[in-house]
Amino acid sequence: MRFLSTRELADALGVSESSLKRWVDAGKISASRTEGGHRRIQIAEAMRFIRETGAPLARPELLDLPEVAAARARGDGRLSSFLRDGDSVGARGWLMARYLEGATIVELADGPIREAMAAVGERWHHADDSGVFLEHRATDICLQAVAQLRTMIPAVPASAPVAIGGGPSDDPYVLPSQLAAMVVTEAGWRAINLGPDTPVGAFAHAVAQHHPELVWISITAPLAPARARSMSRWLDGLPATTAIVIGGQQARTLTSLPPRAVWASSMADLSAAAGARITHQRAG
Ligand code: B12
Repeated sequence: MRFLSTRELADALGVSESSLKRWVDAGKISASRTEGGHRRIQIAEAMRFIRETGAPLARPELLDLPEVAAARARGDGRLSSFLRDGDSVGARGWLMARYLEGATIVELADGPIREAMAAVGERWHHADDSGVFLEHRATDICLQAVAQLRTMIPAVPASAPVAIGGGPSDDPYVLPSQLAAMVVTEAGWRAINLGPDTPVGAFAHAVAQHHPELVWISITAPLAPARARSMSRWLDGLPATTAIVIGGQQARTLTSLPPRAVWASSMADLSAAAGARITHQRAG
């Protein structure tokens, strides 16, 4: 885990070190102390402060975010243009800048990421290998950006409930389940993402080992009827206390669901379901 000194964070924010120390001492930024008594701040805590207060980041490169500076220098591009041009640094900087301005993972997933990937998908209408190339490259660029965002989400306590999810066999789509994992992490769960192309038996092993209280399934490729039946049978056998959320472009090809399972169309829905469940547990 990376820590910042008060000097480093003060320089990144463009404020004096004495102001920063005052904010720490007033409890606006939490910090621990080194053996020598110096205040040190977790990078995720610095991000929280920047996002919640709207503090401008004068020198992002000091927080290992040079791509944010580069994206700013380039002006306000669109995520879809960065994906089309294969500009990984630009895409990372663009997304990170929005996150630092206060956008949530949910908002980024349901908004610009979904839209930009849909724009890339329009290339399929031209139905040649350049479309496939662009889709693979855009997916990889988004994954890199999303992996970086993942390191910014505050760590959840070891006592947090577990959520497990993934995509079914023959579904190659990586991004949706990865984003779902981050959304449930943002909602306070310990997420285990089994990723795309996961056989029902592998889901069953994961559940037996980790006893999740929430299972998400992300379906982008249409599920063949036999696969849908075996997935439904397995979901039916899950403990009655396990919440089940099914989403993705082809979620409705899973035609039969246990009564407590829900079909959801967006990451906002998943976040609401995950958040409600955690509140319920705390109350109970
Ligand atoms: C990248 C991509 C690929 C890549 C995947 C790479 C990878 N490893 O991930 C590759 C090249 C493999 C691919 C292949 C194909 N693809 Co493709 N692909 C895409 C593309 C461009 C982006 C998908 C994506 O990642 N989107 C980003 C995610 C975040 O957005 P999303 O899926 O909309 O998810 C949102 C919601 O659905 C929801 N959600 C998602 N999961 C979950 C889960 C839960 C629990 C909840 C609550 C919500 C939720 O929240 C998300 C954010 O809002 C889409 C275009 C598009 N419109 O999506 C086409 C698209 C899906 N592909 C399409 C096609 C036709 C194909 C192929 C059949 C092409 C071919 N002829 O071979 C193959 C089939 C592959 C297969 N085995 O099934 C079509 C599908 C058309 C249709 N409806 O039938 C699309 C829509 C393109 C188009 N415009 O025509 N593809």
